[in-house]
Amino acid sequence: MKLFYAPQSPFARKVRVVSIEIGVEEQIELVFIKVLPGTPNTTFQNTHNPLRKIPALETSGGSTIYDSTVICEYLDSLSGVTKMIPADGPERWRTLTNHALAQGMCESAVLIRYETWLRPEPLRWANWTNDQWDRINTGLEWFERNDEAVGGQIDLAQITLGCLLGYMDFRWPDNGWRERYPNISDWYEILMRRPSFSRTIPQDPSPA
Ligand SMILES: N[C@@H](CCC(=O)N[C@@H](CS)C(=O)NCC(=O)O)C(=O)O
Repeated sequence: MKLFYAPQSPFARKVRVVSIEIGVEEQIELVFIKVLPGTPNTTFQNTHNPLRKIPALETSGGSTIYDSTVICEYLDSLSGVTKMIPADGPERWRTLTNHALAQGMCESAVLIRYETWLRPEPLRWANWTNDQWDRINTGLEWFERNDEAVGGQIDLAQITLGCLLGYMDFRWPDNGWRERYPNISDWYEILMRRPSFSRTIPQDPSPA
């Protein structure tokens, strides 16, 4: 399988973490790809993902799967025993809902990055950026209050929250979320000891 990815992407990291957690990492070849709003990568768009977003997974059968959540579900299904999302019961809906929150927070973070780095300065809209930050902070407050959501058996929701926090440290190292959210901070410190997280810390792609 080939994973089209970039080493700074929280969504691609989510897939890599899952692949390590469930033991299929060695079946996946990482293929770096540059995608950016406003600079269409038409080859990738035509061959793999019409939305030209990463991650995208080319399966060994040659078909392509996106987005990150669908890829994670696909990988999780390969073993026959799903580990990342409970198969049924209230835990399933809790995990999927917590995941939707963490995923939405990742989407806000990446949009803030595009708005504050890519968009020409005269066109930037501070209210919109603040609104995205507000969603992230309100989400973090929710996870801080609901400590059963951060702890216990690792799942797709926790992995996605971990990828958000890693992305925040990477892009906004002075954000100070650890001081504001001590429960999340303690949990994240333990999470970062897992090889799946310590081996996938976001970095800028090599210029080569
Ligand atoms: N919902 C998608 C989001 C993927 C996404 O936004 N990826 C970013 C990189 S972190 C991207 O491909 N951006 C290129 C673009 O928006 O043109 C997923 O979960 O895979």
